[in-house]
Amino acid sequence: MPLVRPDFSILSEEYAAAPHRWFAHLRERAPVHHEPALGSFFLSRHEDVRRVLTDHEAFTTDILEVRAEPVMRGRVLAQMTGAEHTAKRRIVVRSFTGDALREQARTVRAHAAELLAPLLPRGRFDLVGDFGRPLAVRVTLDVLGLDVRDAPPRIASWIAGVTEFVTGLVLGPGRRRHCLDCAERLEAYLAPVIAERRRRPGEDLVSRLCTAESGGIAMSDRDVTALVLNVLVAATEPADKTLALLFKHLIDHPAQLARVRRDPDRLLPAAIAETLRYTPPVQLIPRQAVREAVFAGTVLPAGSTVYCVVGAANRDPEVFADPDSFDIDRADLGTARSFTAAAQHLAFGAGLHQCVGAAFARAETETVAAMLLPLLDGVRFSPGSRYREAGLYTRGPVALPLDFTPLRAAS
Ligand code: 2IO
Repeated sequence: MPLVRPDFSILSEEYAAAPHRWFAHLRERAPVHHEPALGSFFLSRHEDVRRVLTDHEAFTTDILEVRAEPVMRGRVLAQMTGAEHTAKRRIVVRSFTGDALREQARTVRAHAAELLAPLLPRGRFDLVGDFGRPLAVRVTLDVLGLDVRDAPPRIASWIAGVTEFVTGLVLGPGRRRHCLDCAERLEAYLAPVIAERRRRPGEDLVSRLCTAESGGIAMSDRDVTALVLNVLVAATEPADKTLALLFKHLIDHPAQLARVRRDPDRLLPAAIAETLRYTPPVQLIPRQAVREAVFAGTVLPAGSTVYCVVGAANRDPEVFADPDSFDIDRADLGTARSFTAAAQHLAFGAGLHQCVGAAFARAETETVAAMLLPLLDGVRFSPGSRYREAGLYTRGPVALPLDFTPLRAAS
């Protein structure tokens, strides 16, 4: 652990290079870390993060009004509470579980096979740029019922612009303008699609959102737009990161990789859950303190913006034994509950607003990884490539060039 540094900043280059090297420092020496340039506080202990996320009355999501609403073009689920939240959340949960989820897994498999076919004979590809990122965009569009082939060619860059707004901690006026511009283009693309689905609904998610009703509450056009934008961001940004981090950790731990390849049904879910604990792709979750609160003896002033440092909470030794090691067998994680409200790790948040896409994320990652493992014989990091991660809010490998035994005929 680096020495105590009174001038330590989450916005420093040192932190950006390797956040996990500062997690113990944050938990032990600065459990309520103040970041003057952001006017915000950072909480890093598991107990404190869980408290903030589960006490949604004292720590609200009002901050999303400025952090998300301008690019979401309306209020997202995470901003709602009470009866409205219950009704609309139920609609979304229904769209990502049961038969809908089984159908989505088939969609994932089809797109993955299509993207893999030209890559497998090469014996080398970048798991992020050549596969994970385009896959995440295609799958998300398809699940929403947006035509993958007819979608505007720049749609992926518009999604990236909207994502940059939500995940950028410091955004200059030029970038801000660019992000808002991307949001406007996405909204303009979606408006006629939504109108059409209202007239002729199908089985897709946009249609479901347009027609669904729960407890007498239905979705307005603005609700549908915001939710679709929300899904476009939330189902793409963390997806390629989770997949690449899973493979990075497994290749770093060959004995665990060998066991996962032998028994993927049982061990792949465990490896994915441990990846989410060890390196959560969403590293920060913002909240706003309604009133003054005390954490670890330090006062958090009323009205403060607080960021939960999920990565640090997930490595809290109070909750996880030997927290800095990647171990798919750890008893303190519990694979089955890792994708539910009872999860011990906080990668999906916790409480009222816990990720509605957790089951989908699991199915997507599991489906793709189960396909990849038997195909990538002798998989290793491409020689000469330097591993690099980027991001403070969301974080993952910039690229993951892999070498493997080329497949002659891709099935
Ligand atoms: C998109 C940040 C990638 C969410 C947000 C406005 C709401 C919410 C999250 C995650 C992941 C994204 N926040 N998903 O942190 O829907």
